[in-house]
Amino acid sequence: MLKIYHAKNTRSVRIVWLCEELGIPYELKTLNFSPDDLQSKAYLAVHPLGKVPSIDDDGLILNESGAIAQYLLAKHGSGRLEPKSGTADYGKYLQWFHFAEATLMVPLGNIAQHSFIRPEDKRIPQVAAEAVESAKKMLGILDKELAGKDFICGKDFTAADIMLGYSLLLCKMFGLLTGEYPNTGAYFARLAARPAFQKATA
Ligand SMILES: N[C@@H](CCC(=O)N[C@@H](CS)C(=O)NCC(=O)O)C(=O)O
Repeated sequence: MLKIYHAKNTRSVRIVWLCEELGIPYELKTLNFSPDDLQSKAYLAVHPLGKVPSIDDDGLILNESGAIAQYLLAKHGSGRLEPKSGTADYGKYLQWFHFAEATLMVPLGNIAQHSFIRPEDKRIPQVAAEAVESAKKMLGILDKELAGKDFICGKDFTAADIMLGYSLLLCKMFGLLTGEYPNTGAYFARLAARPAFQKATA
């Protein structure tokens, strides 16, 4: 059975959420988000950088949340949670799917590193402050895109919403999801109400 290496409130939420939405059976391997677990010899054999998520699908080990999601959609999705491949809608879907990790997670990572992950003497307040500005700019763009829409691709929930939903969970935890972004706030509430999201974040 598919094994998902997971730690609470990390990017592995995306994979658990996707499996729940698609009804893919999985076994959860829950790790503590600490070097004791992530940098253990056993886990470094699964993910050489000691990060989550990883999956082990009958011996196929994959890291990178977006790649894992695309693999699982291709294997189990049967067209669910994605627009038809090759269409303009699919292009937009891919853009937002990857924006979530490749763009929005960059400032969020810097905020986390320079606000609470690094030891205090290694934090650079200027980096954290610039990252907040950068994340706000991105949220402004997302908010415009979401005007009049239920989900990022329109009326249908897709895997791009799962990728974005995790990034927005961090925005919420970091206090960035303010009233300045009403469409994004309502969108995140819609995502967070889904039973699959609740299971993945429990
Ligand atoms: N681009 C990777 C990033 C993976 C990543 O950085 N995961 C974080 C948790 S959200 C992690 O495990 N950090 C532990 C560390 O860097 O030591 C992905 O999307 O899977």
